[in-house]
Amino acid sequence: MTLSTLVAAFWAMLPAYLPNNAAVLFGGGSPIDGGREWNGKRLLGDGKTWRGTAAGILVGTLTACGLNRVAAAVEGRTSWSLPRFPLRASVALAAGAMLGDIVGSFLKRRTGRTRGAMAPGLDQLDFVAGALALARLVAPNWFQKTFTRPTVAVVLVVTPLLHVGTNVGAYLLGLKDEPW
Ligand code: CTP
Ligand code: MG
Ligand code: K
Repeated sequence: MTLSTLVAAFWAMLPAYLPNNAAVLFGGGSPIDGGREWNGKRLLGDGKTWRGTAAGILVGTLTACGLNRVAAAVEGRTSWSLPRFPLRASVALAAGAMLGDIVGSFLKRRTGRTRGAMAPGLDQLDFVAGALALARLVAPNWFQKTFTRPTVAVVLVVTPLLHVGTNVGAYLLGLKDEPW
């Protein structure tokens, strides 16, 4: 793996990474499931809110717009190939990340885990799966070009490490209730 692949993978995933942090910072208020239960368990739980989801999608999309400007500004002055984000890919990465996280919570509730309970693997990769799946669906050509196999492999290894790292940081700063 080259440093260039690592940089490109991280860059391409930033619009999917930042929504999680935005949801933690701006989340709260009405839960998406409106308190509803299914088989005696919450559908999603109080940790998935409208405000957090909207903030996540907005921040992720704006991140992609910002990265496009940075890439344009450093064009020709770096040997790194920095992916650009068409609008539909930007929205898909951000919304897909939020959707994947929501599906993850849905699965956690079905398996009896209450809000905030740990689900190793799922917690670190649900949003990646959602982001990649939605981007592939709505921007297939862009996806194929941007997420080559080595890039996806790097994403699957690096994301859990980054996720654990940022969550421990958010916990230590008092922004998050659990360090995962
Ligand atoms: N959050 C939100 N809306 C979302 C996602 C997250 O408001 N769509 C906020 C909530 O305040 C949530 C926090 O971000 O508690 C941390 O997110 P996460 O770890 O995904 O939620 P948990 O509270 O751990 O709940 P779950 O067990 O369902 O993952
Ligand atoms: Mg959690
Ligand atoms: K989660």
